[in-house]
Amino acid sequence: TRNPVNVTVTGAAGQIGYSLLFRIAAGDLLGPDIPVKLRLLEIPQAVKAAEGVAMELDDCAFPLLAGIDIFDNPGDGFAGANVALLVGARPRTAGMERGDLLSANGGIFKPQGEAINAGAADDVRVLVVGNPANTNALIAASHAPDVPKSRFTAMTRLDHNRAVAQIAKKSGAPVTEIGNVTIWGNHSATQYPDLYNARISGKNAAEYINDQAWLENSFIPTVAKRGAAIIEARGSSSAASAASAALDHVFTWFHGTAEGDWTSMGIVSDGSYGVPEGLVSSFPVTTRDGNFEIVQGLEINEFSRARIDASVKELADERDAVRELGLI
Ligand code: NAX
Repeated sequence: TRNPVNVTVTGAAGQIGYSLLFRIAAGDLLGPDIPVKLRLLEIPQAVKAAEGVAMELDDCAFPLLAGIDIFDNPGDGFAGANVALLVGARPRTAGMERGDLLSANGGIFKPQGEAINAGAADDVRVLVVGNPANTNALIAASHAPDVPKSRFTAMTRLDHNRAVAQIAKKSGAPVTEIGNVTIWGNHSATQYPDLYNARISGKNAAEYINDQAWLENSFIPTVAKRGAAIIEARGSSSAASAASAALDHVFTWFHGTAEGDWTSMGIVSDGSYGVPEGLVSSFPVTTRDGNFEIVQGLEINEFSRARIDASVKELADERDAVRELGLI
């Protein structure tokens, strides 16, 4: 049998962690034939709660779960990590300024980037889920100079999956018939879900649906503000769906996108589509064996251009803010 893959999960005692860890242990992250060793990273105050989650993981007797270790410092937590899921972050609380939020998260993602640089496995792949995910990924990557930038990604797969679900609902087609969806930009309310390049059963989705009012007034805001709608309805933020998207992101990264299709990932821009080099922005990507490539040559109409530019401007502002704070 294969050697276990070391998977580090931060924020392991949180609500996403509670959905994510059990499915990782069940084989949903890497596949049904790959054993995993979990390395749970928490802050000291939450270690006891993480121990409780580890007890439950034990009690599932998952055949693929080769071990669980719990850590309260990034140096140990990321040692030997092949896959790192950075879920724990400092949430925005009432009265908090944006600068406070960015600097609190800088205090988390800077040392985590340094620890990944110092001790993660040579093949490490990093997914940042904790918000503001794109800029947290930028901070972590900039403190890991020996790790290729292409190993740091931010999660927009939940937004992508939300867009797929909305397109399926509107068109009546099953989700399996929806392809080539793209989330552009920031994982925030400015994100741009692109219907013009999407397909329904191989046909252009915007033409198939042919309803500009729905696109502008329903589709885009529903996808972009779904997180707030979940909080409003459930009383807490998306957890199981976020965990599911994180699994999809990593599984697709390793196992590849289907022929002719692509997915959405927040990645360090190479300047494609006018997104300034170095920003962590969401793009359409094809994946294979733990690598990805930006899909080139898509048509960006005027409407899309304005939306992408607005979200990218927000990313540039966040980058400038963390630069001023000395975090990158
Ligand atoms: P919770 O508050 O339930 O859990 C967060 C956990 O992280 C806590 O147990 C906390 O102790 C831990 N933590 C804090 N600082 C840490 C550090 N320095 N090292 C290790 N652990 C640390 O939040 P949860 O609902 O699980 O959400 C986690 C993050 O995901 C939040 O930042 C949230 O905003 C973000 N989300 C991102 C999404 C995306 O699509 N990119 C969607 C879902 C979610 O909103």
